[in-house]
Amino acid sequence: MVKKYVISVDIGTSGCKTLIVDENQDVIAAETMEYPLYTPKPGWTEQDPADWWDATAKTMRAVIHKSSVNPEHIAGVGLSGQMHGMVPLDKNAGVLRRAILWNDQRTQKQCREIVDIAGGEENLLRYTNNKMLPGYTAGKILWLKEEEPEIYGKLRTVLNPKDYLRFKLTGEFATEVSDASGTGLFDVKNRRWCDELIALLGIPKDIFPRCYESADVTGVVTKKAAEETGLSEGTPVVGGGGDSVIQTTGMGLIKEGILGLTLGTAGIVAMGLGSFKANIGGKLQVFCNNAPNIWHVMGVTLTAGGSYQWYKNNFCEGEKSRAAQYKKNVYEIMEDDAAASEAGAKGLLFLPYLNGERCPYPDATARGVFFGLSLLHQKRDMTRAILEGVQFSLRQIFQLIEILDNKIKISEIIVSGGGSQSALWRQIQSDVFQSQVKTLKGSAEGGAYGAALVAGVGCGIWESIEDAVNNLQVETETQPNPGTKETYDRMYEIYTSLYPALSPIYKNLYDFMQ
Ligand code: XUL
Repeated sequence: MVKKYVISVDIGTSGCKTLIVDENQDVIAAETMEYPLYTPKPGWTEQDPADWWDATAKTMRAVIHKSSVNPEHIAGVGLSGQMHGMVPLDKNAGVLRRAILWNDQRTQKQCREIVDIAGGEENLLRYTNNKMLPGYTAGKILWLKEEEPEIYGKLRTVLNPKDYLRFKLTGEFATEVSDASGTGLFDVKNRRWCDELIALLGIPKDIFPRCYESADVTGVVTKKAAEETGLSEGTPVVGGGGDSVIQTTGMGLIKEGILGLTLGTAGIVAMGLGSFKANIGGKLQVFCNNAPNIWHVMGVTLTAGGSYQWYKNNFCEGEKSRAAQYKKNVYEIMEDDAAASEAGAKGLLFLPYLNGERCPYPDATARGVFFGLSLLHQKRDMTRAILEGVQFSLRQIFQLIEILDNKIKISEIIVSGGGSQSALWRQIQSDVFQSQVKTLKGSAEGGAYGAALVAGVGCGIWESIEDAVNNLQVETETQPNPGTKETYDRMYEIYTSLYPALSPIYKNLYDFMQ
């Protein structure tokens, strides 16, 4: 029997990752390539879609070469990508300007206009089940209309980043429900474009691509794309997903009760929902999941691993020299120190709002804090307080998920991302949540791995997404230490009382710094 493979691409903000995965769900070749990020003004972020395509074609060639897989045996292509970005195309499908990205902040004014036109926050939630975050695609389209009217006049199609790759691969304009959910113009409840809101905003409906379910085949690789990528002409290209959704599919998060914690620069708390749930107050993001009839809820704390990295970069010269001396990684040295402190860091707390916050508090003015410092504290306690503070932020997001439906109980916690590589951080996660935590094989590869699984479903290797994630293999298991429960519960309570007290003071500082 001929072996079957899938190839998948994740088009991220710092670079692109491409994988070949076999029918046992093993990654048999991986390749990454970076590309530039442009910041023409403070708070603006842009990338050139031509760089994405170049990196995709080159890394596809590289993994095919490395793995020696015959391209004829690649059953399908999976796509994952940074969400919310806007790629504007003209009538000949030419790129009109650089893409505006998910973390661009230029659209505050347009977001306010959208909320007004929708008839207020509550009404907007009725249309899309989500708040209008400045990163979402909708504000970018209105910004283009107001600020670059000549370009807007030529606009015929708007695509999200991964869907531009689909166009280059297949010649088709298409998207799927998870990425479309992050445009701010999608009726997440009914899994279709929100025609009413699009019309109210005066945006022509036909600039949006046809929307599929994530595992549907949306087209096949053209002759030209085959020449550029090394793929076989006619290989099916499956819908795929927005990165923060599809990476959770790679963690098996398609059922209520399985909680996912991802510790990258940002920290993401996510869960699959068995039915649509109203996002009351709009503090969370509720999107369509990659599995049909399943929804995805998540909350993003912006500076999770990012806080720890900032601390390492600015305050850990001694640890860096010790790491060089003992031929260890600097994080290992920092963790040995943090382990020598104790649960609760001797009464020291850290608020990880170094770059403002999105969830649990949507507040651009919030800032980081060490609270409770005394003469007793040593540096190791500060290191540990950062690890614990990030976990408290994740626990607060989980509490918001619980409020969506009080029947939700955690049965399992799956952790992924760079932070899940640390045994100490996994132990702190397990202790703060007082639950067993697991890491899974493959999920460290992020969105690209989820995209490979979804592609495998679309081209018939696995029957369904449920079937694909049933086979995910556990890599590590960490048990909670019940002896830490009281300390962490008490410290968490104090932690949650800090932001409400500081919120007006944050505003003062922010205004002063403007
Ligand atoms: C999700 C989000 C990010 C981007 C970039 O809402 O803003 O995860 O998808 O990776």
